[in-house]
Amino acid sequence: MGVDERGLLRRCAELFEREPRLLELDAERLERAVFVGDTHGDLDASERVLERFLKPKTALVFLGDYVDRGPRSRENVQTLLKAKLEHPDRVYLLQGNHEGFKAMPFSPADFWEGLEPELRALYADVLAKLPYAVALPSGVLGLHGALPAVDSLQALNEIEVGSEAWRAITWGDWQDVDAKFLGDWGGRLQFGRAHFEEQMARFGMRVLVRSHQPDAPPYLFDDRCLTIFTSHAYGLRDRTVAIAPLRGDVRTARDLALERV
Ligand SMILES: [Mn+2]
Repeated sequence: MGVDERGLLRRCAELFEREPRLLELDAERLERAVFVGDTHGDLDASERVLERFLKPKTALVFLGDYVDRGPRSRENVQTLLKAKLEHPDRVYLLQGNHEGFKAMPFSPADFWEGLEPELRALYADVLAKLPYAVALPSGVLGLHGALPAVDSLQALNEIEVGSEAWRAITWGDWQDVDAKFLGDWGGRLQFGRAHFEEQMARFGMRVLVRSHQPDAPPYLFDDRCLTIFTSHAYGLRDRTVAIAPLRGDVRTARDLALERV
């Protein structure tokens, strides 16, 4: 690709060290946030999103899972890291389970398994530094999977990579049941409505936008939990982004605009 890959990773590592795990976006500076679901090696999806939505007053929030599954993982993650370096105050890259390979390796993992060991370790170190969540003043929270059982939104800043709370964020699924917790299904923690409502109340948030679970119903829990997916890696499903305002109150995820890319 003609890029200094190691240099790119080192500069990104320094940048991510300065970002908190919870990014609280400022309505004085930004008007809207565009949430992007898993891109999973779909470079075309990321390029379209950057071309269409990288604009003044707009935050681009990528919800994790940049690598594996799709054919162009390495170019996809490099493109996103370069965009982050060029526009650090408008591009936000959150951590998905596929970026948490260092703490919780999994298989198949074509991107990770295809790297030589030294470069694999470097990518693993850098991507484990990615933040976990974005919160908007309008009451919208974005993260990869499910909600951690911590006491407050600010407590997300203290969550350690590899911990149970980290696993909820990066590996957590939602099921449309009234229960709180259904167990660990092959490494994926399963949560229900009671956990969703309890944690959203603790966090003072109305709407969750997340990705990770392509077969989940798009709207769950009285339309307060929206699942989007922005990759052709699993076939020709729509690639969707969700657009949220930073000002005003967002009541449900139906208040967010969906667009195809
Ligand atoms: Mn995922």
